[in-house]
Amino acid sequence: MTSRSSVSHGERAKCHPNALARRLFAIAETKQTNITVSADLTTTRELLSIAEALPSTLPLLANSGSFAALGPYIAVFKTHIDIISDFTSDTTDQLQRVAEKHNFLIFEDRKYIDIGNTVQKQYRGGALRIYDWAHIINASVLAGEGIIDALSQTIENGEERDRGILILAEMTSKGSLATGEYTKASVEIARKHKEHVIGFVATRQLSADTRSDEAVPGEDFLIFTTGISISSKGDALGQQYQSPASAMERGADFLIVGRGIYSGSDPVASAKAYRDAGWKAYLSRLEGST
Ligand code: 5BU
Repeated sequence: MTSRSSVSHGERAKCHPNALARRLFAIAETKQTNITVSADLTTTRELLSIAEALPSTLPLLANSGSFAALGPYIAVFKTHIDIISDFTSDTTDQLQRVAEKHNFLIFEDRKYIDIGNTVQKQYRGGALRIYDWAHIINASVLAGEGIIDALSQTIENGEERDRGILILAEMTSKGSLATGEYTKASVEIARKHKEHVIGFVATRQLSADTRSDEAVPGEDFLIFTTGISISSKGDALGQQYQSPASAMERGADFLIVGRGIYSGSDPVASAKAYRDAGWKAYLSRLEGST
């Protein structure tokens, strides 16, 4: 199996072979949330404000009348750090402090997709220094297995112990080509790199997506599902949504929600609504499997 959807987060927190995955399941269990907020905001202030309210101008939360922010309701905070217009290393230093305080992980949705030599430089260096602050990154295997070798090597040789990779096995955009053989290859490559590949970005459980179709005992890949909305079916640019309940039924472990949370007038209320819907669906999945 590639996702152990009938096993509780608490159990997986105890048994998972990867330390970062254990930490994430423990966070989910403690905070009773499987929500990853996709904080696709474009300034440092907005990014930090949505993670944790800042004392002065809060444009994004101004209408909510609330100074609470999302930190307490999420397990993971997903960034696209290259869309931040005023990025400095202070942006991510501060984000790391908020992550420690509110006990969530940071996932940089960088979607690495190049030869190994290039992705190592993109991951470790440059202006963004993603390795230094992001617990989780993701990569496409379109370019072959070398990309995962390269990113694993960076993690292996680095000083941080809590770093993990998700393979982009599927995408939610209309007409996505990340299907079929590509998705199968994603699973097979993940199996060869279990040390640092903790799971997939996918819209469903991938246990049947292998060429050999063999269940591997003890295997426990995490499924992160994007394209989640309670109220919308899609956007004008090809995004396609499913509900929290549908994603959980299909085998998601963590639900990634962007505009459903941050674009309304009260992001905190929305985050709570997604957390409640996601957690309820998770509990019914567990009950259904007993
Ligand atoms: P939304 O506002 O909930 O639609 O944002 C979804 C986020 O997830 C956004 O950051 C995308 O870049 C990201 N995403 C996605 O939507 N679909 C995918 O297949 C992958 C990532 Br991979």
